[in-house]
Amino acid sequence: MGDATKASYVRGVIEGFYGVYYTFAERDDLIRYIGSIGYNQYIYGPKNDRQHRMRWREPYPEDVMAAFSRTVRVARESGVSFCYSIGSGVTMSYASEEDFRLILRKFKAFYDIGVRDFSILLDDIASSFKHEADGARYATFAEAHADVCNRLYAELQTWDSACTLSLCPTDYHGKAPFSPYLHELGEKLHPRVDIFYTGEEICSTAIRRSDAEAFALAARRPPVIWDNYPVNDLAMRPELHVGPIRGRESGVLAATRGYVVNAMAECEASKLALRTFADYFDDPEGYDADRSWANAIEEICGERSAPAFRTFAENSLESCLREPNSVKLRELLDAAMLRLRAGSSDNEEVRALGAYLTELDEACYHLKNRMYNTALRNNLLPWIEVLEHWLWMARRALLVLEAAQRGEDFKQPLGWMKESLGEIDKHPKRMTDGSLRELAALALETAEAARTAGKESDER
Ligand code: GDL
Repeated sequence: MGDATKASYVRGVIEGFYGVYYTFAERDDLIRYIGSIGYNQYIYGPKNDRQHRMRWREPYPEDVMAAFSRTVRVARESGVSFCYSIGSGVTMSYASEEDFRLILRKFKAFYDIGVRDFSILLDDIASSFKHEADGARYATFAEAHADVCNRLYAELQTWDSACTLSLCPTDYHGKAPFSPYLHELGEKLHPRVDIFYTGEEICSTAIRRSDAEAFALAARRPPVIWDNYPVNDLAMRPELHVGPIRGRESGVLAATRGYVVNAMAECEASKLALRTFADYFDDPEGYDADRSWANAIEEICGERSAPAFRTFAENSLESCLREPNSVKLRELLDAAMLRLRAGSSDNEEVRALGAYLTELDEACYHLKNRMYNTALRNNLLPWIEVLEHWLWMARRALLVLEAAQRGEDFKQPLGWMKESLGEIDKHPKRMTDGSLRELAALALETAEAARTAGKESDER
């Protein structure tokens, strides 16, 4: 990619998730961070900001605008353009002049504090008109969207020709031939208005150059990729996405106008994936996810805490990227299970599993109590907690198996093991690939067999 292309290519982060969104302090820090690693845009669009979406017609309170003004300054100082987006599709009437003016009023408030990049997010809405007037004025949804955007863009251009507008269409994922909506939108929308595309899926396992090219053909312009990794909202809330980006072909950048990454509600923990995206943007051909991840961990957690974080994170890889999770744990468990099922609990394989459980325990302790990056520590806490339940459950299962084998009483560890299982089942977060349940099942089975055998000998 030449320098000229690079200068206008959007490398962004979007705060575009559902749920609790960032505080201004978190956002300012994140903007400084992404500016320092080569990103050039921050798109503000948290779904649960009421003045952004559900109550988009309302202006922000004065003190909130003052805070935005400080954030816009932080962004400028960091070499990042702050883009304000509005999620007006939830209730707006496309035919209403008043609604059109209200969007402009919202944009103008941001224009006045220095914002020049704007976006309208029409994702996650019903794809039919809600207001009678819309059906009367427009033949299709696409026509309405194109018309509103074209008029917005024209107005923004009268304010300052540097103003940009981008759009998240209602159909923002999929594959060729794409919907009639997208084709019509592509035909009618001003060619300078960029369109977001999340790939074949909403949360895409892979994004290929051919996906972007097919989208470009339908939408009559190369898309801006909206990557839904590492975001972890809605049904993904149990997962913590701290692994590196994978599965994005190197040719995607050349076939797109920009690339924005939807972050997690866990602001500091999002930096891990964002750091690896920055390496991918810098050198898509040479991008090595494992190397990039190792560097990201050292940089964000600090050298001292990197090993503990890595041990933790290797058990937190469940995501749309479909990277295998808990590989080391699985291997150790498989080897130990062979021996345990054969009735032996005192052997090298079982000891190796025990040692790994200790490693997990030490890692959790370190991350909670010794890591300097306390913002990260606070983000990780719920996942550390559930990982601790897993490792204690496994330790207790091993105690049950050892005791049963020696013919000793195992009531106490069995009770504790069941308690841990209960904690795991009711916990809102998920860690590991869940394979340690096999160990619990074997402990329960063994305990049951021992009890039955005991009963039978009592009866005799
Ligand atoms: C979506 C939403 C986004 C959400 C993401 C992941 C787009 C364009 N919209 O569909 O706000 O965070 O899925 O759940 O991706």
